[in-house]
Amino acid sequence: MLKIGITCYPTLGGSGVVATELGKLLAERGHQVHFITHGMPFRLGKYQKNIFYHEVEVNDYYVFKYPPFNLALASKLAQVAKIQQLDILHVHYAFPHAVSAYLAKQIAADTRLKVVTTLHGTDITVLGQDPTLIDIIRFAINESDMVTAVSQSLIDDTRRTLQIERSIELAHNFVDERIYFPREVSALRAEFAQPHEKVLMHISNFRPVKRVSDVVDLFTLVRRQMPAKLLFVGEGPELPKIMARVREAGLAECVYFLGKQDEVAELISIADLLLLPSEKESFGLAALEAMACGVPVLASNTGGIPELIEHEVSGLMAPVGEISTMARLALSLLSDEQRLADMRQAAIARARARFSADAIVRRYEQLYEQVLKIEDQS
Ligand code: GMT
Repeated sequence: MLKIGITCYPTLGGSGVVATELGKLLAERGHQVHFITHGMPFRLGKYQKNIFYHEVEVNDYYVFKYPPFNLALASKLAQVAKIQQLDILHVHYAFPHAVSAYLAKQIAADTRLKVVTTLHGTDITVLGQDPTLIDIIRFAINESDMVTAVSQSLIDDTRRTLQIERSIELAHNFVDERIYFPREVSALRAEFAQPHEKVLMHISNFRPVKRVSDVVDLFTLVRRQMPAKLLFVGEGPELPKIMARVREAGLAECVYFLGKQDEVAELISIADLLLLPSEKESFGLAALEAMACGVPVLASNTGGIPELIEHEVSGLMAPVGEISTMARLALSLLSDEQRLADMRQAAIARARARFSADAIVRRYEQLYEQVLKIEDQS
Protein backbone atom coordinates (compact mmCIF):
# COMPACT_ATOMS: atom_id res chain seq x y z
CA MET A 1 0.00 0.00 0.00
CA LEU A 2 1.34 3.41 -0.94
CA LYS A 3 1.42 6.83 0.67
CA ILE A 4 0.21 9.24 -1.97
CA GLY A 5 0.05 13.04 -1.84
CA ILE A 6 -2.48 14.68 -4.19
CA THR A 7 -2.52 18.33 -5.20
CA CYS A 8 -5.24 19.87 -7.34
CA TYR A 9 -7.48 22.91 -7.68
CA PRO A 10 -9.88 22.06 -4.88
CA THR A 11 -12.83 24.31 -5.61
CA LEU A 12 -13.48 24.26 -9.33
CA GLY A 13 -13.03 22.38 -12.56
CA GLY A 14 -12.97 18.83 -13.79
CA SER A 15 -9.29 18.38 -12.93
CA GLY A 16 -10.12 18.87 -9.23
CA VAL A 17 -13.02 16.44 -9.53
CA VAL A 18 -10.84 13.77 -11.17
CA ALA A 19 -8.08 14.24 -8.57
CA THR A 20 -10.53 14.03 -5.67
CA GLU A 21 -12.39 11.00 -7.00
CA LEU A 22 -9.07 9.29 -7.68
CA GLY A 23 -7.90 9.99 -4.13
CA LYS A 24 -11.13 8.63 -2.66
CA LEU A 25 -10.93 5.45 -4.71
CA LEU A 26 -7.25 4.92 -3.88
CA ALA A 27 -8.10 5.32 -0.19
CA GLU A 28 -10.90 2.75 -0.57
CA ARG A 29 -8.30 0.37 -1.98
CA GLY A 30 -6.18 0.77 1.15
CA HIS A 31 -3.66 3.43 0.12
CA GLN A 32 -2.98 6.35 2.43
CA VAL A 33 -3.97 9.52 0.60
CA HIS A 34 -2.92 13.04 1.61
CA PHE A 35 -4.67 15.94 -0.12
CA ILE A 36 -2.42 19.00 -0.05
CA THR A 37 -4.45 21.93 -1.33
CA HIS A 38 -5.45 25.50 -0.47
CA GLY A 39 -8.99 24.45 0.39
CA MET A 40 -10.97 21.31 1.12
CA PRO A 41 -11.67 19.59 -2.23
CA PHE A 42 -15.40 20.08 -2.79
CA ARG A 43 -16.09 16.47 -3.74
CA LEU A 44 -14.25 15.07 -0.73
CA GLY A 45 -17.41 14.83 1.35
CA LYS A 46 -17.54 13.34 4.79
CA TYR A 47 -14.70 11.67 6.68
CA GLN A 48 -13.29 8.68 4.89
CA LYS A 49 -10.76 6.18 6.18
CA ASN A 50 -7.19 6.62 4.84
CA ILE A 51 -7.77 10.22 3.68
CA PHE A 52 -5.94 13.17 5.21
CA TYR A 53 -6.17 16.84 4.36
CA HIS A 54 -3.32 19.34 4.67
CA GLU A 55 -4.18 22.97 4.02
CA VAL A 56 -1.68 25.21 2.28
CA GLU A 57 -1.52 28.53 4.08
CA VAL A 58 0.00 31.52 2.36
CA ASN A 59 1.94 34.12 4.31
CA ASP A 60 0.83 37.58 3.15
CA TYR A 61 3.54 39.65 4.78
CA TYR A 62 3.13 43.33 3.89
CA VAL A 63 6.17 43.50 1.58
CA PHE A 64 4.57 41.01 -0.83
CA LYS A 65 2.64 42.58 -3.66
CA TYR A 66 1.30 39.07 -4.50
CA PRO A 67 1.01 36.35 -1.81
CA PRO A 68 3.53 33.61 -2.81
CA PHE A 69 1.11 30.70 -3.16
CA ASN A 70 3.30 28.55 -5.41
CA LEU A 71 6.19 28.68 -2.96
CA ALA A 72 3.94 28.10 0.04
CA LEU A 73 2.60 25.05 -1.81
CA ALA A 74 6.14 23.78 -2.54
CA SER A 75 7.08 24.22 1.08
CA LYS A 76 3.97 22.39 2.31
CA LEU A 77 4.41 19.58 -0.21
CA ALA A 78 7.99 19.05 0.98
CA GLN A 79 6.92 19.16 4.62
CA VAL A 80 4.14 16.59 4.14
CA ALA A 81 6.39 14.42 1.96
CA LYS A 82 9.02 14.29 4.71
CA ILE A 83 6.75 13.89 7.72
CA GLN A 84 4.45 11.35 6.10
CA GLN A 85 7.23 9.69 4.08
CA LEU A 86 5.17 9.93 0.88
CA ASP A 87 6.00 7.57 -1.95
CA ILE A 88 4.20 9.55 -4.63
CA LEU A 89 3.24 13.15 -5.09
CA HIS A 90 0.54 13.24 -7.76
CA VAL A 91 -0.14 16.75 -9.00
CA HIS A 92 -3.08 17.55 -11.23
CA TYR A 93 -2.80 20.40 -13.75
CA ALA A 94 0.75 21.29 -14.75
CA PHE A 95 0.78 24.92 -13.73
CA PRO A 96 1.75 25.78 -11.08
CA HIS A 97 1.42 22.42 -9.35
CA ALA A 98 4.15 20.58 -11.25
CA VAL A 99 6.53 23.49 -10.66
CA SER A 100 5.84 23.48 -6.91
CA ALA A 101 6.23 19.70 -6.88
CA TYR A 102 9.63 19.96 -8.58
CA LEU A 103 10.80 22.34 -5.87
CA ALA A 104 9.32 20.17 -3.13
CA LYS A 105 11.22 17.15 -4.42
CA GLN A 106 14.51 19.10 -4.22
CA ILE A 107 13.70 20.15 -0.64
CA ALA A 108 12.72 16.60 0.32
CA ALA A 109 15.76 15.12 -1.42
CA ASP A 110 16.37 12.66 1.39
CA THR A 111 13.06 10.88 0.74
CA ARG A 112 12.06 8.40 -2.00
CA LEU A 113 9.40 10.81 -3.32
CA LYS A 114 8.42 10.52 -6.98
CA VAL A 115 6.45 13.22 -8.76
CA VAL A 116 3.63 12.25 -11.10
CA THR A 117 2.05 15.08 -13.09
CA THR A 118 -1.32 14.69 -14.80
CA LEU A 119 -2.07 17.08 -17.65
CA HIS A 120 -5.74 18.01 -17.90
CA GLY A 121 -6.18 20.33 -20.85
CA THR A 122 -6.06 24.08 -20.53
CA ASP A 123 -2.76 23.79 -18.63
CA ILE A 124 -1.39 22.87 -22.08
CA THR A 125 -3.85 24.23 -24.65
CA VAL A 126 -4.19 27.68 -23.05
CA LEU A 127 -1.42 28.28 -20.48
CA GLY A 128 1.08 26.23 -22.48
CA GLN A 129 0.73 28.72 -25.32
CA ASP A 130 1.42 31.74 -23.15
CA PRO A 131 4.97 32.97 -23.89
CA THR A 132 5.39 34.06 -20.26
CA LEU A 133 4.72 30.51 -19.01
CA ILE A 134 5.74 28.10 -21.75
CA ASP A 135 9.32 27.53 -20.57
CA ILE A 136 8.43 26.89 -16.95
CA ILE A 137 5.59 24.52 -17.91
CA ARG A 138 7.89 22.60 -20.28
CA PHE A 139 10.56 22.44 -17.57
CA ALA A 140 8.16 21.11 -14.94
CA ILE A 141 6.79 18.47 -17.32
CA ASN A 142 10.27 17.32 -18.31
CA GLU A 143 11.39 17.17 -14.69
CA SER A 144 8.41 15.13 -13.43
CA ASP A 145 9.24 11.48 -12.79
CA MET A 146 6.14 10.49 -14.72
CA VAL A 147 3.63 12.42 -16.78
CA THR A 148 0.12 11.28 -17.64
CA ALA A 149 -2.55 12.93 -19.76
CA VAL A 150 -6.30 12.44 -19.85
CA SER A 151 -6.51 11.81 -23.61
CA GLN A 152 -4.33 10.87 -26.56
CA SER A 153 -5.32 14.16 -28.12
CA LEU A 154 -3.83 16.00 -25.14
CA ILE A 155 -0.62 13.97 -25.44
CA ASP A 156 -0.38 15.02 -29.08
CA ASP A 157 -1.13 18.67 -28.21
CA THR A 158 1.54 18.63 -25.49
CA ARG A 159 4.17 17.26 -27.85
CA ARG A 160 3.25 19.78 -30.56
CA THR A 161 2.81 22.96 -28.53
CA LEU A 162 5.60 22.44 -25.99
CA GLN A 163 7.97 20.34 -28.14
CA ILE A 164 8.01 17.66 -25.46
CA GLU A 165 9.71 14.38 -26.35
CA ARG A 166 9.61 12.49 -23.08
CA SER A 167 7.10 9.68 -22.51
CA ILE A 168 3.58 10.67 -21.53
CA GLU A 169 1.27 7.93 -20.30
CA LEU A 170 -2.39 7.85 -21.29
CA ALA A 171 -4.84 7.52 -18.39
CA HIS A 172 -8.30 8.55 -19.50
CA ASN A 173 -10.69 10.17 -17.07
CA PHE A 174 -13.13 7.81 -15.42
CA VAL A 175 -16.59 7.65 -13.92
CA ASP A 176 -17.73 5.95 -10.76
CA GLU A 177 -20.72 3.93 -11.86
CA ARG A 178 -21.93 3.58 -8.26
CA ILE A 179 -22.74 7.30 -8.46
CA TYR A 180 -23.33 7.87 -12.17
CA PHE A 181 -26.10 5.56 -13.37
CA PRO A 182 -29.56 6.27 -14.78
CA ARG A 183 -31.70 7.44 -11.86
CA GLU A 184 -35.47 7.37 -11.49
CA VAL A 185 -36.12 11.10 -11.58
CA SER A 186 -39.66 11.56 -12.93
CA ALA A 187 -40.69 13.83 -10.02
CA LEU A 188 -37.62 16.03 -10.44
CA ARG A 189 -38.10 16.16 -14.21
CA ALA A 190 -41.70 17.27 -13.74
CA GLU A 191 -40.43 20.41 -11.99
CA PHE A 192 -38.91 21.57 -15.26
CA ALA A 193 -40.71 19.97 -18.17
CA GLN A 194 -43.98 18.43 -19.30
CA PRO A 195 -43.82 14.77 -20.36
CA HIS A 196 -44.08 15.72 -24.06
CA GLU A 197 -41.17 18.20 -23.83
CA LYS A 198 -37.55 17.20 -24.36
CA VAL A 199 -34.93 18.34 -21.85
CA LEU A 200 -31.59 19.63 -23.08
CA MET A 201 -28.81 20.41 -20.63
CA HIS A 202 -25.45 22.14 -20.52
CA ILE A 203 -22.99 21.79 -17.64
CA SER A 204 -19.79 23.80 -17.49
CA ASN A 205 -17.73 26.49 -15.82
CA PHE A 206 -19.08 29.08 -18.32
CA ARG A 207 -15.68 30.04 -19.71
CA PRO A 208 -15.27 31.33 -23.28
CA VAL A 209 -13.69 28.00 -24.31
CA LYS A 210 -17.06 26.29 -23.65
CA ARG A 211 -18.87 28.41 -26.31
CA VAL A 212 -21.99 28.54 -24.17
CA SER A 213 -23.66 31.02 -26.52
CA ASP A 214 -23.70 28.20 -29.11
CA VAL A 215 -25.91 26.29 -26.68
CA VAL A 216 -28.44 29.13 -26.71
CA ASP A 217 -28.34 29.45 -30.52
CA LEU A 218 -28.67 25.73 -31.02
CA PHE A 219 -31.54 25.50 -28.55
CA THR A 220 -33.29 28.37 -30.35
CA LEU A 221 -33.26 26.28 -33.55
CA VAL A 222 -34.41 23.11 -31.76
CA ARG A 223 -37.20 24.93 -29.96
CA ARG A 224 -38.63 26.16 -33.28
CA GLN A 225 -39.26 22.54 -34.26
CA MET A 226 -40.16 20.78 -31.02
CA PRO A 227 -41.34 21.53 -27.47
CA ALA A 228 -38.23 21.56 -25.28
CA LYS A 229 -36.63 22.98 -22.15
CA LEU A 230 -33.01 23.93 -21.56
CA LEU A 231 -31.26 23.60 -18.21
CA PHE A 232 -27.94 25.27 -17.47
CA VAL A 233 -25.84 23.91 -14.61
CA GLY A 234 -22.73 25.72 -13.39
CA GLU A 235 -21.37 29.20 -13.04
CA GLY A 236 -18.59 31.25 -14.54
CA PRO A 237 -17.59 34.48 -16.23
CA GLU A 238 -19.86 34.09 -19.29
CA LEU A 239 -23.02 33.49 -17.25
CA PRO A 240 -24.39 37.10 -17.25
CA LYS A 241 -23.89 37.31 -21.03
CA ILE A 242 -25.71 34.03 -21.52
CA MET A 243 -28.61 35.13 -19.32
CA ALA A 244 -28.94 38.28 -21.42
CA ARG A 245 -28.82 36.28 -24.65
CA VAL A 246 -31.57 33.97 -23.41
CA ARG A 247 -33.77 36.98 -22.56
CA GLU A 248 -33.08 38.63 -25.94
CA ALA A 249 -33.98 35.40 -27.73
CA GLY A 250 -37.33 35.41 -25.90
CA LEU A 251 -36.49 32.07 -24.29
CA ALA A 252 -36.67 33.03 -20.61
CA GLU A 253 -39.80 30.87 -20.08
CA CYS A 254 -38.14 27.69 -21.23
CA VAL A 255 -34.60 28.06 -19.90
CA TYR A 256 -33.55 27.38 -16.30
CA PHE A 257 -30.27 28.43 -14.67
CA LEU A 258 -29.54 26.10 -11.78
CA GLY A 259 -26.16 27.52 -10.77
CA LYS A 260 -23.28 25.53 -9.34
CA GLN A 261 -24.30 22.07 -8.17
CA ASP A 262 -21.96 19.69 -6.37
CA GLU A 263 -23.93 16.52 -6.99
CA VAL A 264 -25.15 16.31 -10.53
CA ALA A 265 -25.98 12.63 -11.11
CA GLU A 266 -29.71 13.10 -10.43
CA LEU A 267 -29.94 16.33 -12.38
CA ILE A 268 -28.17 14.88 -15.41
CA SER A 269 -30.57 11.95 -15.38
CA ILE A 270 -33.52 14.20 -16.25
CA ALA A 271 -31.92 15.27 -19.54
CA ASP A 272 -32.57 13.76 -22.95
CA LEU A 273 -29.45 15.31 -24.43
CA LEU A 274 -26.35 17.02 -23.01
CA LEU A 275 -24.84 19.80 -25.13
CA LEU A 276 -21.09 20.41 -25.10
CA PRO A 277 -20.16 22.62 -28.07
CA SER A 278 -16.70 23.59 -26.69
CA GLU A 279 -13.92 25.17 -28.69
CA LYS A 280 -11.43 22.90 -26.93
CA GLU A 281 -12.05 19.93 -24.68
CA SER A 282 -9.17 17.66 -23.79
CA PHE A 283 -11.57 15.06 -22.43
CA GLY A 284 -15.03 16.34 -21.43
CA LEU A 285 -15.70 14.85 -18.02
CA ALA A 286 -19.28 16.19 -17.92
CA ALA A 287 -19.94 14.30 -21.16
CA LEU A 288 -18.69 11.03 -19.63
CA GLU A 289 -20.80 11.55 -16.50
CA ALA A 290 -23.87 12.14 -18.68
CA MET A 291 -23.18 9.02 -20.76
CA ALA A 292 -22.88 6.92 -17.61
CA CYS A 293 -26.32 8.23 -16.57
CA GLY A 294 -27.74 7.16 -19.94
CA VAL A 295 -27.84 10.65 -21.43
CA PRO A 296 -26.44 10.94 -24.96
CA VAL A 297 -24.12 13.86 -25.65
CA LEU A 298 -23.99 16.21 -28.61
CA ALA A 299 -20.49 17.70 -28.59
CA SER A 300 -18.09 19.44 -30.88
CA ASN A 301 -15.64 17.20 -32.61
CA THR A 302 -12.60 18.57 -30.81
CA GLY A 303 -9.69 17.46 -28.61
CA GLY A 304 -10.37 14.21 -26.76
CA ILE A 305 -14.12 14.10 -27.49
CA PRO A 306 -13.75 11.58 -30.36
CA GLU A 307 -11.99 9.23 -27.91
CA LEU A 308 -15.14 9.32 -25.80
CA ILE A 309 -18.04 9.43 -28.23
CA GLU A 310 -18.57 7.24 -31.29
CA HIS A 311 -20.57 9.46 -33.61
CA GLU A 312 -24.14 8.23 -34.22
CA VAL A 313 -23.59 5.27 -31.86
CA SER A 314 -22.95 6.47 -28.29
CA GLY A 315 -23.42 10.19 -29.01
CA LEU A 316 -23.25 12.87 -31.67
CA MET A 317 -20.47 15.19 -32.85
CA ALA A 318 -20.24 18.16 -35.19
CA PRO A 319 -17.46 20.61 -36.08
CA VAL A 320 -16.89 23.48 -33.64
CA GLY A 321 -19.33 26.34 -34.22
CA GLU A 322 -21.54 24.51 -36.77
CA ILE A 323 -24.74 25.32 -34.96
CA SER A 324 -27.14 24.41 -37.74
CA THR A 325 -25.52 20.96 -38.10
CA MET A 326 -25.76 20.50 -34.34
CA ALA A 327 -29.44 21.52 -34.34
CA ARG A 328 -30.18 19.12 -37.19
CA LEU A 329 -28.46 16.26 -35.33
CA ALA A 330 -30.30 17.08 -32.10
CA LEU A 331 -33.70 17.27 -33.80
CA SER A 332 -33.22 14.07 -35.71
CA LEU A 333 -32.24 12.16 -32.54
CA LEU A 334 -34.85 13.68 -30.24
CA SER A 335 -37.68 12.97 -32.65
CA ASP A 336 -36.85 9.27 -32.93
CA GLU A 337 -37.63 7.50 -29.64
CA GLN A 338 -36.12 4.17 -30.69
CA ARG A 339 -32.83 5.77 -31.76
CA LEU A 340 -32.75 7.79 -28.57
CA ALA A 341 -33.27 4.65 -26.47
CA ASP A 342 -30.55 2.79 -28.40
CA MET A 343 -28.12 5.67 -28.00
CA ARG A 344 -28.83 5.85 -24.26
CA GLN A 345 -27.88 2.17 -23.93
CA ALA A 346 -24.80 2.58 -26.13
CA ALA A 347 -23.66 5.57 -24.04
CA ILE A 348 -23.98 3.61 -20.79
CA ALA A 349 -22.20 0.61 -22.29
CA ARG A 350 -19.31 2.72 -23.59
CA ALA A 351 -18.88 4.60 -20.30
CA ARG A 352 -18.74 1.32 -18.40
CA ALA A 353 -16.57 -0.61 -20.84
CA ARG A 354 -13.94 2.04 -21.52
CA PHE A 355 -13.97 4.53 -18.65
CA SER A 356 -14.88 2.62 -15.52
CA ALA A 357 -13.32 3.93 -12.33
CA ASP A 358 -12.13 0.50 -11.35
CA ALA A 359 -10.04 -0.06 -14.48
CA ILE A 360 -8.56 3.44 -14.58
CA VAL A 361 -7.68 3.53 -10.88
CA ARG A 362 -5.87 0.21 -11.40
CA ARG A 363 -4.04 1.83 -14.31
CA TYR A 364 -2.86 4.62 -11.99
CA GLU A 365 -1.74 2.04 -9.44
CA GLN A 366 0.32 0.29 -12.12
CA LEU A 367 1.83 3.62 -13.16
CA TYR A 368 2.75 4.38 -9.54
CA GLU A 369 4.45 0.98 -9.24
CA GLN A 370 6.30 1.69 -12.47
CA VAL A 371 7.52 5.14 -11.40
CA LEU A 372 8.70 3.84 -8.03
CA LYS A 373 11.09 1.51 -9.85
CA ILE A 374 12.81 4.40 -11.64
CA GLU A 375 16.17 5.25 -10.08
CA ASP A 376 16.81 8.96 -9.52
CA GLN A 377 19.66 10.34 -11.66
CA SER A 378 21.31 12.43 -8.95
O1 GMT B 1 -12.23 23.45 -18.62
C1 GMT B 1 -11.24 23.88 -18.03
O2 GMT B 1 -10.47 24.71 -18.46
C2 GMT B 1 -10.94 23.35 -16.68
C3 GMT B 1 -10.16 22.07 -16.71
C4 GMT B 1 -10.16 21.66 -15.29
O3 GMT B 1 -9.30 22.06 -14.53
O4 GMT B 1 -11.06 20.97 -14.89
O5 GMT B 1 -10.80 21.12 -17.57
C5 GMT B 1 -9.97 20.25 -18.23
O6 GMT B 1 -9.81 19.07 -17.45
C6 GMT B 1 -10.96 18.21 -17.34
C7 GMT B 1 -10.60 17.03 -16.44
O7 GMT B 1 -9.57 16.27 -16.95
C8 GMT B 1 -11.38 17.75 -18.74
O8 GMT B 1 -12.50 16.89 -18.64
C9 GMT B 1 -11.73 18.98 -19.57
O9 GMT B 1 -12.03 18.54 -20.89
C10 GMT B 1 -10.56 19.94 -19.63
N1 GMT B 1 -11.01 21.20 -20.26
C11 GMT B 1 -10.55 21.59 -21.45
O10 GMT B 1 -9.73 20.97 -22.10
C12 GMT B 1 -11.12 22.87 -21.95
